[in-house]
Amino acid sequence: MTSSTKASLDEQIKRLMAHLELEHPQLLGIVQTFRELDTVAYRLGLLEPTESYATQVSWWPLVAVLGTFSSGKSTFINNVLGRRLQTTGNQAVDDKFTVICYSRDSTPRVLPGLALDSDPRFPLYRISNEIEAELNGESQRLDTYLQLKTSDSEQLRGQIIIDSPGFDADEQRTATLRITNQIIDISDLVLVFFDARHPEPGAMRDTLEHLVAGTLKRADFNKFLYILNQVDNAAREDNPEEVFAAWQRALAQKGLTAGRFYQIYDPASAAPIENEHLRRRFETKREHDMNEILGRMRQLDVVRSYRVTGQLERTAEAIRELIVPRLIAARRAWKRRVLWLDGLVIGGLIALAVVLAAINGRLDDVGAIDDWFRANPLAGWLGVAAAVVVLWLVHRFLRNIAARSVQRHIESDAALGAHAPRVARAFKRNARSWWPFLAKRPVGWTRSARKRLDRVLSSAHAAIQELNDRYADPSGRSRQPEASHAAAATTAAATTAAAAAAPALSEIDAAQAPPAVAAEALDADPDSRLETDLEADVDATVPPGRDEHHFTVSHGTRH
Ligand SMILES: Nc1nc2c(ncn2[C@@H]2O[C@H](COP(=O)(O)OP(=O)(O)OP(=O)(O)O)[C@@H](O)[C@H]2O)c(=O)[nH]1
Ligand SMILES: [Mg+2]
Repeated sequence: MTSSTKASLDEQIKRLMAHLELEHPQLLGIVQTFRELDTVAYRLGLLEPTESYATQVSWWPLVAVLGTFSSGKSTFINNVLGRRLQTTGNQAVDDKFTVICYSRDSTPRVLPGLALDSDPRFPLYRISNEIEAELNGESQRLDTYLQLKTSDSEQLRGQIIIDSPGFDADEQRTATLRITNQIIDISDLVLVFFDARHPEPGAMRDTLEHLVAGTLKRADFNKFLYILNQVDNAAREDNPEEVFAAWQRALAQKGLTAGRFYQIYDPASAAPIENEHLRRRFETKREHDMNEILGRMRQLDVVRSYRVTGQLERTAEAIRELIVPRLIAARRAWKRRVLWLDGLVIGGLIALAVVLAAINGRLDDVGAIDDWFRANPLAGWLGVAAAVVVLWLVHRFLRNIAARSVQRHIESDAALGAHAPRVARAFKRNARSWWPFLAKRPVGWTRSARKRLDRVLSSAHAAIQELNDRYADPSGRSRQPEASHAAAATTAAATTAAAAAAPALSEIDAAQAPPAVAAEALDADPDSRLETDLEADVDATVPPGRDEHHFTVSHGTRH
């Protein structure tokens, strides 16, 4: 992700910090530490001066709301925000993705997709590059696919919500599918909406294929919540439970038998439910499931802090533990190759000269060179200088050949993962620069760079410690955070170290925490009417065709 100039990078960082100051000032220090890390990376040649690790982080927790046409995605978002921000209606309303983010300004603003594409504060930053790679020229029409809206809803502070067009893969052009995939990849939570008016597979074929079957094997599968919306319509059915059961069967046919299933509706849009008992059941269930969904959304702020800090720590560790050792090894391999090539080529040239002299019977004339040298010292020394220059040029040429082969090795080194192109670039700088050929250390790996990296790592550790103290509080000394936050962070903290190997896991574990906490909190409360629901819910996986679900049973999350 190269910004065009150093000045524009500085401008982006400034805007990032200004927005963070408003939204989550605790993370400002992390931006500065990222910039320290950048300095180390510039010296090593891992980053260009126009790049920054800070702009490669997704700074905002992202909630994606995807699903079938008219399933109530926009209505749900309006409810969450407490604002009529998104247009809703029974025809297909949204034809583009809307990225909704917080602004203090009480007048909501709509900005074109290009605003999103050029601003690192937003999650779809530089998406046009991705789309361009996929479709020639399509990125010119980015505004057809994306827009940005701002809202002053407090619920938005600390997160970004993306509303999407109804999902229908057949209808969707490649770019829309591509954006959907990218949104899924970068989201911290994905709400997949279905319409209880059409819970059968035919009506939601593409959604099932892409947003259900396509998600099962993902490492971050736990970030998907499956929501059957508009269930108030089921109240009119003779057998309301059958609506939910039909939906679950459709999901199960795609392989989704365990997961997080919710059933909700928008009371304002719902037709009144006459039967008192039925109404209460619907309301209780809705309230419970809404609370779980909203609880998951609230958790993201904590998860985000761990994710960003974890990424800083992982990048710094990767430089120290992986990249620098790899550069040292690459230099060693390169030097070995060059010396071999030097020996072979220069030795070969000398041998060739000797053989030619022998063939021409001039081998005995070698002694005469000495006499000639004494007689013509100036020409002699010029000849020596010319020979040295030629040998040096041959050596440079061989250095370049050896460097290219080492560079190719680095580029295909799976152990380096996503770092490979940068390491290859840093190595290139080693091979090109005037840094002593025989030196062991890579270019830029100076004592001050090492010290700086140590500082970055200790700042990252301290930041994680601070998060633990704030949210996890293992010693139980401070009691400020809410129970759910605390528990989420405990799990997140415990998994942050492990996240170095599998980053998605920390999110999964952290994300798993809230429902468990909610359940424990409820278990502890003898008056809780939901207690039995949750107990019944422990393993609510549905084999296809089995109708053992009751409308009052939560299909939540304790696995
Ligand atoms: N009965 C009932 N109607 C609802 C509910 N939620 C939304 N609606 C109505 O369903 C229609 C579609 O809602 P939207 O929020 O526009 O749906 P959407 O998923 O954003 O639709 P697209 O953007 O077109 O894909 C609107 O007329 C809403 O008023 C609900 O829970 N119950
Ligand atoms: Mg909509």
